[in-house]
Amino acid sequence: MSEEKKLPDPSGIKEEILARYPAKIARKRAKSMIINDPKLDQEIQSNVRTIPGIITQRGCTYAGCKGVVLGPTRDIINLVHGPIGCSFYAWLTRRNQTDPGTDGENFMTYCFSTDMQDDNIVFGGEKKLKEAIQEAYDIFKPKAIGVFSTCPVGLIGDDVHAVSREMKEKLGDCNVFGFSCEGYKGVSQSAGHHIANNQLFRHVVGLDDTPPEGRFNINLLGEYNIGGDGFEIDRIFRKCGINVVCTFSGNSTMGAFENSHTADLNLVMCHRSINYMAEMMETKFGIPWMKVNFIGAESTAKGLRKIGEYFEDEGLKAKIEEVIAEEMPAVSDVAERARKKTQGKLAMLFVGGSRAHHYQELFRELGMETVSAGYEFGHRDDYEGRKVLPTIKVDADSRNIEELKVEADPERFNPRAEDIKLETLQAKGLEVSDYRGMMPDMADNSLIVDDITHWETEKLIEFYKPDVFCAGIKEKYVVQKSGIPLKQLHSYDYGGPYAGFEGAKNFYADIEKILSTTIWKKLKAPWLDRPSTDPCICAEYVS
Ligand code: CFM
Repeated sequence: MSEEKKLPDPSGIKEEILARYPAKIARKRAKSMIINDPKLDQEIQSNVRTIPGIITQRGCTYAGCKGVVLGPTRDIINLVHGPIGCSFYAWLTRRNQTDPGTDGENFMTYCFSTDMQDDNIVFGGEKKLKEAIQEAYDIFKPKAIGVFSTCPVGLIGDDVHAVSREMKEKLGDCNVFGFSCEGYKGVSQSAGHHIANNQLFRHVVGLDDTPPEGRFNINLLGEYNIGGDGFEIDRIFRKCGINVVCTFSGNSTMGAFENSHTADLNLVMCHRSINYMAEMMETKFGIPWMKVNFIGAESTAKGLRKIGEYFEDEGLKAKIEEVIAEEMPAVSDVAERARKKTQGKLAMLFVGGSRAHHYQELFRELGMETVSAGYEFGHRDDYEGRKVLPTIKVDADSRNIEELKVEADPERFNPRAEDIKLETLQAKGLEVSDYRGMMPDMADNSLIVDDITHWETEKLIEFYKPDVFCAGIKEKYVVQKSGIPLKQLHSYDYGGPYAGFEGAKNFYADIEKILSTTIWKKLKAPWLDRPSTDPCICAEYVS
């Protein structure tokens, strides 16, 4: 964002939007719509219940636990205890890729469910769950089975943890553990992330003490290999001589989780979904964590340099510079060509809990401005930075999610970076155990909206007339019908990878293409020419 160019003042449109809500709703929504001033500490209301009746972008707690955090790991059987619809919904709907090449085990393409029926709801489903675990084990002999609770499981009181314990004992060589991740458990999928982190930490991390073979051993946390992002990041790490012990959880395995406490540094990509794991590993095993963003070529280079600084190794630093110098020219070529179309164009981003921030980097590299952005389910720390953590109010909904009590492991706690070293790194401007959030990086007068509603989306599109709107499949066609191209930032519209250097090139080229077509502007809704009371319109356009 160029300093001299100020964005339009959205206070008028904010008032107009709020004026249509009942007074109580308007008061609530006003706190989630902030006109940004990066110089100020502004509070944004987030991670609170969605207002019933508005059209939200959010998903459920089960989606965050089963689909997001555990879903991308190939050698665990993720068994859903619930009606078949919940399993079908989560079956291959997220583009997390995997490479089963070396070990061959990949259960990700299967859909495992207990297929609860009415009589299980009335008489209980534990027996059926035990049978399902046994059946899955007999057929596949997996290393691990995760059991995921759906809403009815919590309502009828089936104890997935007791069943899992019993079956783990019975099977002997299979790690069986459950998740109380009923869809309604939290206000969004964010609660599911936390539950998933807790159970992975409790049941898996630390089971294998084998020392890693690399010299610079890291874990990559919060990278789910959507569209092959993780493959590209791994390629860059390999080139630099950095050894990834474990990725949480893209293209990952149970063995990698079990061994992950042996790494010397945790890199956090998606802060929202995995910060719990970073904190717990730091407390128990002494592994420091740093926030990185491998979305955007410049921020990829920055992330790599942070690793070099952390390990304080001249050889590694030189290798990293060599890799950056090798990769960057091709990236700049594509960016330069794309900028002919993209320079000065406007973007709006409403996605998840981290990409609405991360992808602003790529747009910046294209010379584009982000006029408005928001998360579906981010918390205040994702917007305002972790400095606000002590001031976040714990409400009944967040209290509902277990906080693990974690202490230093008496034998295995190993402080990788002494306090003094962390201070040196911080003095160099490296964020250690910290995340500054999205708001400080956004322009003055940009509008930040948490859990944006459908009505707000439509009005803001009218106001900003962005050149591209980034969201997901639920928003895609509505936005495109209003004449604005929509780029999906969850699934990448079947494109990608967008991470790292290769990913940046792909993204530049895709946005260039999107901005090169005028097709969306040519669309005209039939009711704009004819009165909406005309009964023929429905008949014509439905048939
Ligand atoms: Fe993290 Fe994600 Fe995201 Fe997320 Fe997601 Fe996703 Fe996302 Mo969709 S873990 S918060 S729960 S970066 S599935 S890979 S794209 S909403 S912005």
